Amino acid sequence: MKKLCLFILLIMAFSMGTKGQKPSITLTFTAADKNTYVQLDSIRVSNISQGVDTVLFYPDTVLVLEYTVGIPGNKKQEEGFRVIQNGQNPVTDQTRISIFVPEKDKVGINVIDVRGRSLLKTDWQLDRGYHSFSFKSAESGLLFLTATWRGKNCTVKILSEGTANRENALVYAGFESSGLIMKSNAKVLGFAFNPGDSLIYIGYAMTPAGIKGSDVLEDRPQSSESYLFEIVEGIPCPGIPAVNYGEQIYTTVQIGTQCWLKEYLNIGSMVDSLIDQTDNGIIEKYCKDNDPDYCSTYGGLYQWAEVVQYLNGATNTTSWYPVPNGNVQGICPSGWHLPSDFEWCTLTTYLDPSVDCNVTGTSGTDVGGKMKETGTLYWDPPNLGATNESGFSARPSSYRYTYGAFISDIGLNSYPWAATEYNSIRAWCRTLYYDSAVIGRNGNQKSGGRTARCIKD
Ligand SMILES: [Ca+2]
Repeated sequence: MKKLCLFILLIMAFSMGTKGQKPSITLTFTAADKNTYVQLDSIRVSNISQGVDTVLFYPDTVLVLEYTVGIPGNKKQEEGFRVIQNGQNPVTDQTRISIFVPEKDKVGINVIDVRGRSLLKTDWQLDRGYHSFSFKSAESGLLFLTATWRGKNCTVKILSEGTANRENALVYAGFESSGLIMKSNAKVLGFAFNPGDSLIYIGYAMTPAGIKGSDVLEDRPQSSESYLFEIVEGIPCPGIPAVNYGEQIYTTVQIGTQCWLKEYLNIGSMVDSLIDQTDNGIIEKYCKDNDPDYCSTYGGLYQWAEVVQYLNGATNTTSWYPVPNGNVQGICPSGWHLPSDFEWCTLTTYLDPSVDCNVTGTSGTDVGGKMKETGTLYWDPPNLGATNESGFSARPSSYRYTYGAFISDIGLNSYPWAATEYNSIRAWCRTLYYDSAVIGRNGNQKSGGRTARCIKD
């Protein structure tokens, strides 16, 4: 049977080679939410280089991009049990394996190296259809992955470059119950493409909790690729799925009439927390414990005057003059600005009408829960009430005290600035809490270090 499988692969390769006078690449999409497979509703593929885009609707999750003139090839679906490696060899980190199961039964998967040493052995009970797996290898060299169904074996060769993976792992990544993977042809969709074009993919899916979610990926594919969307609550702003700022990609989220960045800013050069940030034309940030890794995960921390970039003479001890009457861009990207106290009010009352924007201190009932990233990977338990229904996806963010130390437990709260002064030494700030679903609104000391989130002009 091993020979037969190889034979089928050879036939497939041969038929692609002869029919395919037109080179093509195939983009395959699946989605997961915290390692649980979720069904994609649709996928928007935008070609930034050519200014075109197209949408695939489930169960159509594969896009074939031909880049010379030709008629769409008709893909013959084999009926037999088989295994396909979706990625290309050599494999640097992980590769995608698809297994077609003709009828529901147990499938054994065994990975061996060239010496016949077994590296991984698992069993899966699989329904009829295509099943996708992500294989991560800790070994370098030639590996053989064999799947067995009802005594039939199919093997693919994986040439692994060996990676930082500490162990071999096979992770289940998706299922197509129809047993037929629908493919859209770019020519049919009128989608212009050349290899290396800059593509942005937005995957839309409902989370297991029933909240509209999405993920944004970008790539410049030169060859066939498989992509896994990691679905997070929230829908990107129409036409602005992501922003590239300071060589970092920020995704966006539309909440009511407002378009927000979906992450706290991590822009600027890290400075030691014992030093005040200054009006020096350089964006400076603090990272908890002076460790840049914290900034990558949680965002940078900024004194208020730095966050508004000393606009109209503002400092941490004196008021700006005059008070700006438009948007304050501060450290935000061009076309974006720091939310005013009023804009925070618009957001929080939209999510929870019980929020009182005139209150100093806490108000609302579930607004904070709707704004917080779920789970306790970043938040301390219980991360009370977190549904992230808005997609705002707030993480906790530490705090730099005015004298330069940090709150030791980063998982407690989140303190994003507003661009609105409270008085000469204080500015408005919101607080999200690990142990509450309400929101805080306080005039906090400008010289403390807090996070920043940007909103679209
Ligand atoms: Ca500065």
